[in-house]
Amino acid sequence: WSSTSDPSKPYYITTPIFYPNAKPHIGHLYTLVLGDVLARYRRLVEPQREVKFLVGTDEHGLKIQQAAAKSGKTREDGAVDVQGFCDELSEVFKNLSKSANISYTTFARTTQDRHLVAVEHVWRTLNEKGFIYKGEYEGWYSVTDECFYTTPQVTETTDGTHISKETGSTVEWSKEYNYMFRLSAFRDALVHHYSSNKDVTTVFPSQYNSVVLGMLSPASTDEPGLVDISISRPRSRLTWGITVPEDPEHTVYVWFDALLIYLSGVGYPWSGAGAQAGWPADMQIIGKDILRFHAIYLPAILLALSGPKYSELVATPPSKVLEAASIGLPKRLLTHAHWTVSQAKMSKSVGNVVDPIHSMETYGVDIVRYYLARVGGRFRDDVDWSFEQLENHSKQLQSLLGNYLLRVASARITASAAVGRDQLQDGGEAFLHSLNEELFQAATKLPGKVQSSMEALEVADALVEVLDVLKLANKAVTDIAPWSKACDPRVVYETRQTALLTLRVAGVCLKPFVPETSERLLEALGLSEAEKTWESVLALDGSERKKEREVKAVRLF
Ligand code: ME8
Repeated sequence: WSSTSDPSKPYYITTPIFYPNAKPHIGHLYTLVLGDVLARYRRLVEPQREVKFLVGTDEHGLKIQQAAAKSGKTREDGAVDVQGFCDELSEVFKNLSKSANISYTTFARTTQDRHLVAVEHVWRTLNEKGFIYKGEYEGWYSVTDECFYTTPQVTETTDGTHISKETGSTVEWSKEYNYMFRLSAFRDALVHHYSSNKDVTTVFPSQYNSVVLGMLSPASTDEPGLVDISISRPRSRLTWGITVPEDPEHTVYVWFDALLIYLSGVGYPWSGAGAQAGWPADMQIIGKDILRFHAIYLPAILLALSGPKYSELVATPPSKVLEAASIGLPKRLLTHAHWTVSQAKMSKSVGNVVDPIHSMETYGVDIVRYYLARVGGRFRDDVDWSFEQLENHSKQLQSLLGNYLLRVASARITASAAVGRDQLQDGGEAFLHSLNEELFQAATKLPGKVQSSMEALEVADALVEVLDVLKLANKAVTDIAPWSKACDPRVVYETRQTALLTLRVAGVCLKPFVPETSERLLEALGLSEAEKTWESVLALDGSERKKEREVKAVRLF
């Protein structure tokens, strides 16, 4: 999915655009960090290729309208200042991204003009092609989730309120005249898309690919199957949003509007081919809570936008519907589980949140990034946030990396190594100590392993591989004890050299995860820019030790 794709097309990564209805929590930072790890990794392994990375805020809809009203923020004329409310909170999300070193290239907001242009264009096109119709819609609406649920998806609580079975959020019955999108028309094409034989599943981890296929399957008692969706709300119910083109009595449904940010964020409607702008997205990262919208609604909208018109769709085989679409579907959807607090999902609406800014100020940006990627890098199961666990991971990294550098680069070892080096008449090809040889092999193979894990999106595995090599390195230096008087200076030399090589490799491998720490480490090692590249560490695999002997003086911080 990566190496075979066209290197002249920008590699395009997106995170969800978050609702600025309250301050961000650690769950939002987590998704941003995952996006950033993948963006930095891509720049590292494909330095010639442009990487686009979109983040932003989703500012329309009832949820925002209500939050703004509740905040009491008003304009001079006394009306609720929804835009001002969004401006302030959007800025908070932007500052979070900056504080966490998120290397986004676009911070997109749904209240920007260029987005409005894109949404109107898509609406009109879909309307012209017969995918939009007006109908009476009845259903349970959840403001928290900003979506309708059907009766089987809802349950009544003991106090008589109705809640969504899936998310537990309160729903209200509503019956209104809305514009509908012919989502059901795309069922077979989407089933084909998610079940056709590919080396990798479109939705990763594959368990979520199965969830999507389940959503697309015919009606069961709990799931209605794929039905057409309402894509507008009457203006009387929702004013804060994009007006439906040619019908001022209706406001575009917030999800229909929001999903199009991925296109408008890279300049849609394009004058030429979307590929130049970066479309299709190569990697979209989302939480499992918004899988349906990304795996079903967005692809269906794209197929409607650029494939056969509705009257021709019925007669077109599913594979042809996909082939005919000139705007390609996103290539991969990385779906992650949730962070919980005492096993309950962290959520702005519930209020049980961990403050990301405070966490980073207390423990350091890189430690928080590291913890999120290390513990949350398997995506499959929910993980519980724990400051104690964070501290343990922080101590481990500090010990394996920081203390290790201090141990192998001490003045005593450096002096002894210089003596050893002079004694090595033969060039020192053969290792004197087997642990150094073992470490050399492990360190030089590390970039290849990390690359395999990262290409497979096994982010936590990639980190564990780096840690395993660092553990071996620490064990080697403890066992060899190059600081002891009894240690042969030639072994001291060899130990120091191998240790510094290991740190160089680990430093480069850790760049996507802990950018500042890696940079400081690589700087301390006095490496040239060329020696810090992925290409240069990848090429170490299979190299002879002799070629790697020279390590410059270490500048300790
Ligand atoms: O859904 N653990 O915005 P949102 C992990 N605006 N990740 C979490 C999380 C948790 N406890 N809580 C939130 C929206 N997230 C829409 C998106 S996209 C076109 C529109 C992360 O502010 C996770 O990525 O509710 C989740 O999908 C997203 O925040 C939801 O953010």
